[in-house]
Amino acid sequence: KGTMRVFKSLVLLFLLLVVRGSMVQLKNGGYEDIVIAINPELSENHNIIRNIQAMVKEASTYLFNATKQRFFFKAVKILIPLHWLPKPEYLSVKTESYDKADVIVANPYLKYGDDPYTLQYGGCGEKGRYIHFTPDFLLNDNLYNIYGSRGTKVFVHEWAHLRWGVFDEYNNDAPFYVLFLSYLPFRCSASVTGKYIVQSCTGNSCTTRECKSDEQTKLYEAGCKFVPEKTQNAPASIMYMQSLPSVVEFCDQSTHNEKATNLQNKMCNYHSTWEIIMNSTDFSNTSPINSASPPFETAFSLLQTKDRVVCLVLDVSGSMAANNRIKRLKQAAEIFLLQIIETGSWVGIVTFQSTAQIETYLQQIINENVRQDLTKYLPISAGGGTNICAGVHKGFEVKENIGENYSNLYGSEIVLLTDGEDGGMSSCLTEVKNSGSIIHTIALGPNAAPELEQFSNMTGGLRFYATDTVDSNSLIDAFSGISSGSGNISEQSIQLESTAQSVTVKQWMNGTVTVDSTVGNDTFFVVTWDRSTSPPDILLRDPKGKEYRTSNFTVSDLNLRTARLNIAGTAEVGDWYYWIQNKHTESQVISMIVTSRAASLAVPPVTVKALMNKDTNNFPNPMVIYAEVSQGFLPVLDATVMATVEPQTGSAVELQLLDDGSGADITKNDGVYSKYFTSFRGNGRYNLKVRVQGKDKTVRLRRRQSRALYVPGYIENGEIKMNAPRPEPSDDEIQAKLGSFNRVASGGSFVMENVPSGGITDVFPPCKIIDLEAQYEEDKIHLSWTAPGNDFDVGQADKYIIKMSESLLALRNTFEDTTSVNTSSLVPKPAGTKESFQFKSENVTIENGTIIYFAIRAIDNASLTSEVSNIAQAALFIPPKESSPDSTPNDDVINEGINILTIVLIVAGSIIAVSIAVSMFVCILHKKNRRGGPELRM
Ligand SMILES: [Ca+2]
Ligand SMILES: [Ca+2]
Repeated sequence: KGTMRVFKSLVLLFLLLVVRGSMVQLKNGGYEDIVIAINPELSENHNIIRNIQAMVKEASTYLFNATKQRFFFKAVKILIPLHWLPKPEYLSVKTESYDKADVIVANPYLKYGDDPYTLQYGGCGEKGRYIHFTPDFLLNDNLYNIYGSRGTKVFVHEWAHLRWGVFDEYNNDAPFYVLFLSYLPFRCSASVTGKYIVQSCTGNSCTTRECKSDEQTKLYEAGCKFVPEKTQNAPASIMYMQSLPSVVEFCDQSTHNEKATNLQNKMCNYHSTWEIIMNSTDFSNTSPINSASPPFETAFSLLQTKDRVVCLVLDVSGSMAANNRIKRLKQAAEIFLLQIIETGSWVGIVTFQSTAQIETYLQQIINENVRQDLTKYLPISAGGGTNICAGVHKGFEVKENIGENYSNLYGSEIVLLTDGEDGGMSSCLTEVKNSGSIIHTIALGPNAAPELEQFSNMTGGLRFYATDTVDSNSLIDAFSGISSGSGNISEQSIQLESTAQSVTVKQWMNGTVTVDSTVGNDTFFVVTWDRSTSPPDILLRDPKGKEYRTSNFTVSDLNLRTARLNIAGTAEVGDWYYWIQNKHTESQVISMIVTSRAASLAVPPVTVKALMNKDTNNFPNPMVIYAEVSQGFLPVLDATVMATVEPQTGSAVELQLLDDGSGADITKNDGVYSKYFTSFRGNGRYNLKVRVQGKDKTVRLRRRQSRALYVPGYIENGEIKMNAPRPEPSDDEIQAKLGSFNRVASGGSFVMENVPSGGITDVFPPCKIIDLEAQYEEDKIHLSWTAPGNDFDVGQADKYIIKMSESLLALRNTFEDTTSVNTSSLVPKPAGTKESFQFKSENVTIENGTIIYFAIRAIDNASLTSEVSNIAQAALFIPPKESSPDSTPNDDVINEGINILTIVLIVAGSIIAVSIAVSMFVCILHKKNRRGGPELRM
């Protein structure tokens, strides 16, 4: 018990230091261990390193002042690709990797794409995934005029997205809306001065002039842009126009404009960025530093990536004989050795029970023979106790044979698999922490040590959980998920299929696997079965009709339950059909696993990253499951994404992840598919697997959100100086045909705590509605939104409460006290369905300039209420009398309350006036975004 307590406190200490993926630490206001990784695709260029250093140094002082002497950048690690020439000052990487980096430097996928951005999945206050800078952004000083100084402006803007989960305070999609309503500045702060400019170009010659506005509507003409004065006094805000020299602050409560239609307001409940930063744990864990400048200059270390070194440390204790575990381990580890691990890597194998043994020292994978040889060392028998630390120690020794380059363990990886408990685990925790080695853990079966994942948490390793349910393929998926974190996507194995089912005697398992044009090299079709010692009947037909039969598959003498086919050359693109018949005398589980690698270096393959918002979750907080589907940095849209969550006990739960900008999915059409998960089956581990299917879908270019603002130009000494217009990709570049594809990815595991035993009463409210929109349709108000569910975004809510007010903050702060809209006729639809509701506003007197705000909450059948939705707004505007056309009626008509509206639709960039020239009401609606822009709806 004593050791357990020590263990737990050690674990707690380490946990505090570890942030999901990122290893950044905050000590006395200084951020340390920030990792900036250079993509291995980039050729050697030392200016990249130099400019990163200059950027962060500058940013440190700027951040320090912007956060009122609270935060600065203390220590940064720059990861240098393996192929750059070694230098004496380069140190070895330890547990850092490209995949876990906070900042990546990589080419944009399309030629126009130097906008720096931060990939954000989560809600307000949640950390982002990474910041992406292009080499051009870091090397081309001409971009200063567009984004502002890299260090003092852009890096801090992006850091705020990444670290504190704040959002942009500008909105490229609704500029005209805000231009029009002069009393409704979209800027934070509204004190930024400038002019509305329109630019027209013929060939290379451009002219600029101030915008004209329509006589009647007071709307600015199409193409109008806000161009700021270069010299001015506005100090805020970094999340709006970071490039302005005067900008040195985040917006705070006093400068924030909650009425602006931007993502910060929508996501952060109309609070300012500084309020969100003040709410962060970073803020509560620090205090201001009494100094005019950061107490330390930023220190940099340059770390160079090495060849991959992996040691399998495999449990062969007595319990591994149960549930066919040792045989399944053989099948799964063989897939890792023959198909997954990248050529050029070094691999060793260790087994452990009460003691540990080196089965083979490291061997470099230079050809197929080495792979085959390694499989001979996989264990086939089990017996004895469990001593995990003994296994880890031996794993550390296994690299002794490869000499000086590996004089330490830095950057090496251990794949640690165990199915048992071990009271002595804490004895090697500190050693593991200090080793510089990354430990990936695979917990097998229900009794694997509960503390196992601490090894991966401390070292930034992956964590998997495999059940004993054979037809979930979870052990195979775990081994398939351990690919290199180097960022070298073209070398990595990609899982196209992993499916299994119990097949009765003489029955068939049939299916289709699509090989798409982005993959096809080094393609393997693997069939496994769990009982007979001879293979089932296999027929596989490629898209051209070529057939492969059981005799074409290889079955190793050492593993009589796997048949493997390696397709020579590049596999045919299209649908591959298979038919497998169980010839055994009893039913058995048969599975099909297909892996492949990129078809060419030039085209990035479609990849899937499955992840969760937390590694460990406390009931009743919901989990959020994400799948990022992309080709290079391009989001892949319109795919069918199914997640399977398999608990320790009970049956697996399947759910569809959506990219529809509702519920858990904060951004529509960004290739990040999301869903809440609340179907908890008890405490303990849960395993996540995601299947993605595309059917003749297209991949579409979209700019990422959370990027630094592209300034159209400046006014300097009264003179308008425009920047080159933002390069816009052509339609061909926007729409890229991708064809059909299949992907499967393991999302690792998470642990649930405090789930009540026995039946669970409903504790989950409907999720917050984040896509409420309001429109006027003649004399009616039309609201639309996506239905939430009974439990977050699953099931069906019971009823809605809709409120309206002329005060946005009243809706946010005192929702219950605002004017109710009669919703007695409104019955919620199932989660994910589009809702539409029209009503006549009878309780509001419409006057010139009236803005009406709407918000909604959903209630489930257990009377649990969702949070207040985003706040939708509709503005009414009556043009001043002098600009009214003579023929139209005057004030009297308004006073009589004639309710026919002149409707002006603003379809980003163009103004369509639908004139019903009776009244002088103008109702401004902001409609669908233009193509290419992020779909933002306020
Ligand atoms: Ca999304
Ligand atoms: Ca509920």
